[in-house]
Amino acid sequence: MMRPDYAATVKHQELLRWVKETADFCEPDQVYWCDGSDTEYDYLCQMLVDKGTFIRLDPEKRPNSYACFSDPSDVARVEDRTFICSLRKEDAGPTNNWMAPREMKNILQGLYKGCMKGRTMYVVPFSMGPVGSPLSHIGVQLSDSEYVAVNMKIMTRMGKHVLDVLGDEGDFVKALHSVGAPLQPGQVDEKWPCNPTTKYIVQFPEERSIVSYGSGYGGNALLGKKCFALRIASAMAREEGWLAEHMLILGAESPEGEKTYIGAAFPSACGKTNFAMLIPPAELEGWKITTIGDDIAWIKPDENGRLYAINPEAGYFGVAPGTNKKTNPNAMATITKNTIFTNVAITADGDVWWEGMTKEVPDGLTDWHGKPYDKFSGKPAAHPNSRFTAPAYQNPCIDPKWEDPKGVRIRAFIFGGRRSTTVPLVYQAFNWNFGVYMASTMGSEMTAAAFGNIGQVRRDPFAMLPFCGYHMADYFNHWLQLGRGLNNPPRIFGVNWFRKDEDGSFLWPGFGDNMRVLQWIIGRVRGRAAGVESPIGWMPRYEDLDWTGLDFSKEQFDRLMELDSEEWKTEMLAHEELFERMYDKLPKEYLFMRQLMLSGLWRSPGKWSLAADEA
Ligand code: TSX
Ligand code: MN
Repeated sequence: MMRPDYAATVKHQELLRWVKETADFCEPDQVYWCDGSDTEYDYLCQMLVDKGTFIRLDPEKRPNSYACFSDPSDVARVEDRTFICSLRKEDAGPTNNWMAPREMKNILQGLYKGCMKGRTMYVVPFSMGPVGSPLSHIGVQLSDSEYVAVNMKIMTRMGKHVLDVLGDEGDFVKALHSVGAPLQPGQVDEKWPCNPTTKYIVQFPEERSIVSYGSGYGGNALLGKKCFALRIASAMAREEGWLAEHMLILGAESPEGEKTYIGAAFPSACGKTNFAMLIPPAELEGWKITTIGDDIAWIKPDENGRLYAINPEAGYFGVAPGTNKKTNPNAMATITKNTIFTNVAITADGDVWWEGMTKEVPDGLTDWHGKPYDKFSGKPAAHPNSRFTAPAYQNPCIDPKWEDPKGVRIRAFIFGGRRSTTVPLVYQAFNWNFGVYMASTMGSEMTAAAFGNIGQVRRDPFAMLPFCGYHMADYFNHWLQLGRGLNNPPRIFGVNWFRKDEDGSFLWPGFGDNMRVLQWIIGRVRGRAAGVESPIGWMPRYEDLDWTGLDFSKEQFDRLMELDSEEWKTEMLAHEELFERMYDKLPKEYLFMRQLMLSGLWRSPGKWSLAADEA
């Protein structure tokens, strides 16, 4: 194929200077400017097949799709190697790793000198958000990984057309990436090149730049996603008065055709992508959910103080295990073609498989280590963090406005976690400030041993703890400050699909039936649905939800909604523990809100129940 060489037509002097400087320093064999075409995508994928990195899947079963296995040392984001290098330590805050920019640049220079030897440096121009939208921002990633180039083609709007929008002197985020594995002349490359011992994921918020070294995986390497669209963008958003959030955006259409857009934040392992693509039960006739995005939202007030949101991404980098035709039929349809699978298992007939895809484990699997799978080994065939990279436009329930440059009007925010006790199915915060408090204190029980003890609650404010590019308490203040300027602000809700009974069974069927909760939320936003005041917010009674087609008793519902004062006092003490870490910058409102909620719990000792009203 003809290499696209449009470098000579690029007029952006700062971009050209940076590309040349980086190439001179990293010493790649060649520099390749990606044009973003399908021909280029096919060419790079073929190159990855030739190297042994990609395995082409059966073209009948999975057209134009590939699978690959990463190095076992390179399977997830590396939070302990992630740094916010602001000039002042107090701007990064107590929940981020920090190093002085100069000190960090010194380290990175040592690592980066000649680090692309024997490789090609790809220049990857990309837009986060629809090209040309006033809410979008441009980045350019320099990377020595073909895997990165092809994944960026799916996950972002990538290619030459982005540079046309950038013009001669537009602003862009500089994103430098290397797998950190230079090749000596004649040295045979690894199938998954990376640096098994040295990894750095570094954000410089003041200069709006990113440097990533040593990893080829997901959020470590696809720098448009967590590094740019969350860490750098959150810092930009604070300066400029908008929000960069770890949120899905969904549209809900009523039988009358009324459309409501909602942003929702959940920590990992809560089924965010499933919720973004939810299919309502057939009995709730005429209700439909559409997807704007499944992971990140950029949200900005318009001149009338209303919030409009875009999805900065163009694809889904979703967790594969647990995804199946029942939990998420739309995701299964999205990944039928043009998809890259990383660390899933491969079937004997050239298709993919993972735990939870089917009940039966197929015979003859190749596991994510590339070895024949022994189904009695007790180990999973697919890595628990294995992923699909698929274009958003293939989602059958993609929202017609998903590329609208104006964005969509957000009417409600939902915050949720995985809590087996204490937190009811749904409640509405008394107002914006209480909602911000609720989101700041949200927590989720851990399902994997990677982050601590299974079952222990891990606080993850706004699901942003690993993704906020500045001091978390400054972030809380930014939310409060933004709220002061809003006109009819979005209502804020807490949800918990994961409450359990004494026997450890889930009390709520979840999945499609979450539509019933959404119906109530929409009713509240539109001023239709009734609710009652509880110590923690407004709650629906049994009769406030639509139970058509679900056999769910009032007793079950009241159990699901019960508040135990003792549990909640313990909960509020845990909030204090979180806040204590951010003492110096914590909003003054938080003290008062905490006291006010405690006083409400004092008023109702024992169990607060919706049923008690009728006695
Ligand atoms: O994604 C989930 N959602 C949101 C869906 C729109 N999951 C999967 C989480 C793992 C990533 C859920 N799991 C949800 C949920 O609402 N709820 C549950 C808990 C649950 C699990 C299994 C059942 C019911 C609830 N099974 C049966 O009832 C048969
Ligand atoms: Mn995410």
